[in-house]
Amino acid sequence: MSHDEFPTDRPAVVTCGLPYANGDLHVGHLRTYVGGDALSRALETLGQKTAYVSGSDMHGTPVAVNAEKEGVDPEEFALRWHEQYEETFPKFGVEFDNYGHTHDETNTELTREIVRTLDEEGYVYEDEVLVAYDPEADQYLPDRYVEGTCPYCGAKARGDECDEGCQRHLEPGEVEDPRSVRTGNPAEYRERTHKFFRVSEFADYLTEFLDGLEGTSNARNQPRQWIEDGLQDWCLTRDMEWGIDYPGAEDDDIVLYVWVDAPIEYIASTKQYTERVGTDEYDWEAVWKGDGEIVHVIGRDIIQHHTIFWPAMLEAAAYNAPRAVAATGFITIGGKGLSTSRNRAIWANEYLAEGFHPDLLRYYLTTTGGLQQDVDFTWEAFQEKVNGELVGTVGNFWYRSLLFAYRNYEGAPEGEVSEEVVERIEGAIGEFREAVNDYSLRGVGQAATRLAQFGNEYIQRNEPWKLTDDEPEEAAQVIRDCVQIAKAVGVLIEPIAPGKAQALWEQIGEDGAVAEAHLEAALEAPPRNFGEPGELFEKIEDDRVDELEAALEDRIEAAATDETETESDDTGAGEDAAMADERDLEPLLEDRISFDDFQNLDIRVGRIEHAEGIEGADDLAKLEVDIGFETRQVVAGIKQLHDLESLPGEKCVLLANMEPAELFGVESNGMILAAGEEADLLTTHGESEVGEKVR
Ligand code: B3M
Ligand code: ZN
Repeated sequence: MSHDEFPTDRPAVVTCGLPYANGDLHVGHLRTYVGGDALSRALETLGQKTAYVSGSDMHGTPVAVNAEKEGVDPEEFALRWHEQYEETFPKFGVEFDNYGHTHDETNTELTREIVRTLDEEGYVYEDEVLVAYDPEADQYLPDRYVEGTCPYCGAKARGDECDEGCQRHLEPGEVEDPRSVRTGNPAEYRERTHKFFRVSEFADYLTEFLDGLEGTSNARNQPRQWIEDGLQDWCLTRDMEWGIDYPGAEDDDIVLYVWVDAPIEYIASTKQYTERVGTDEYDWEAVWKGDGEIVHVIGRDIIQHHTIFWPAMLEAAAYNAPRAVAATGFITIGGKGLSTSRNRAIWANEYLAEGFHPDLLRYYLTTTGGLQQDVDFTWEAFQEKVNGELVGTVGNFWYRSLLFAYRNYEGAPEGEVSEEVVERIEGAIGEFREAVNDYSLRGVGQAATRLAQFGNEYIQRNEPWKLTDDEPEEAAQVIRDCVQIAKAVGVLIEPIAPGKAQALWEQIGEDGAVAEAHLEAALEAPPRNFGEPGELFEKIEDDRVDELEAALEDRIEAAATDETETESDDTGAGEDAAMADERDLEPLLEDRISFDDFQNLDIRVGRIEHAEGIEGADDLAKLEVDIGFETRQVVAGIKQLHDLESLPGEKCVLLANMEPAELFGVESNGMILAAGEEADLLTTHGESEVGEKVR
């Protein structure tokens, strides 16, 4: 099924993965919440009726474990964080139409109702399952109370997720060599009775659902593999006290798994919004039970929950299916994995305390890479982006054109905008519309900055300052055009930089909120008069950046020497602790190889002729690579990281004298070179021919 382009005449909801209410917010969280906010604002700019909702995730072991460490009641603990999040988001311009939490009445009731429906419809059954148990503490160990080894990839894993390896969801009993997080002792597996949801019955439904799903390619492609491998039913309950009781089993000491009630908060939060504004303004049922447009923005570590469990649950309970799942990449800090326990993070409150405007970070986070790419944060890169694009391009154009307009005409000269400029603005509007429909925030930002760039060129080319005396009409025309461009840039950049766009709006004498302006406003005349404008962006100086980088280094070092903190923590926004070690250069510096050693490597330029997934292997793909004198079959662990269909024709770099090996019964005769966690494929950038040696 294909969807109508945005804007449609149905209401939309944009949701953001719920942050666990268990710790301070940092730049990793902000990427997702700012991303969802910008997307929802951009949809509104298109004229799409949209609500933006989320809430705090209060239940589950991520909250219980941390509350236990502090010795506080999980409810009190989670509420405290919830309140902090509610206060912090607006400071970044992240304005939810509703921000609830999973423990409130709306969500509790709705969760119980949906689970009751699943049960009544025959989608739930009871079964015996092995549950980790700590004999010393005499306690069951659900999810994060247990750690061990992932049975799929061998990485260190938590009870319910392979967070440092293949990112799979793990069912109770799956993690190997379980250890209790409470006592550090080996855990036992004991048999318990739990409730299961028949996800396996939804394989066909989900395959069809994925065919029509929009969003990022990782969210659309990865789940196919999980379905092909065979879906397991999903354990719905846990041996815990903290959580929502299973309806009808209130007396048993089990509660619903946190991942049952968490996504239901998307619906509950939308419902609360309707309760506040009235059905005429926004009807949650039209969205969730009708045919509205549901768009989920999430971190890429929770794709499985949003493309398998959640749509199956929605289908089983007769709710509407999501239209899009947009999964953001992770944030790294100076090339290393963000780690809250190592204090390698940029904290939300720290950023604000530095006095930087939130829009600068919003712009950095949304436009530095594509939505699904990892984004590296360094203060230096931040400075470069701010000084280059916001100060140098957007701010510079706004200020020089408005100041000129103010000084010579006390505002925008009367008259029509010239044809060339109308066309250019229309082009930018088109780019914006296309970007939103592609869920590309970078594209949204670029539509605005490129238009500002054009504005700079336009004013430079026409030199109105030389025309004012002799060709006053021409001068007025140029400035009339420039004020229109300035206004259009404001409309287009609002989703990304709402505070600055509003300031611009006021500078050009517009009333009301630019956030309420639709795309057409970009071509509507601004008011005739306005006052003296000020500069909206300020350059970040080099010594400021040096200080910030040094302070960050010190902080990371201090945390590294504090050996007491060893836990791998959760952020709800994806952190790659493992990556940090992988990128350390020190060990490499000692053991050097000789030039002869290097000469022993026969590395060739190749061209991928064919790529297909290997059945039964999660990550592996079989490639045919042309290396000039022959075509090699190689196996590479890139299946989930690349859109295989788009690879044929791509140049690559192949280690050709690698010993042949057999993987999943498929012979691999060479090794394709790729960088990092995302298996970024190495290639060449010049004219080198296929078969050429790399030296
Ligand atoms: N609370 C955080 C995470 O795993 C989790 C998201 C729930 S979204 C319904 O990223
Ligand atoms: Zn794994």
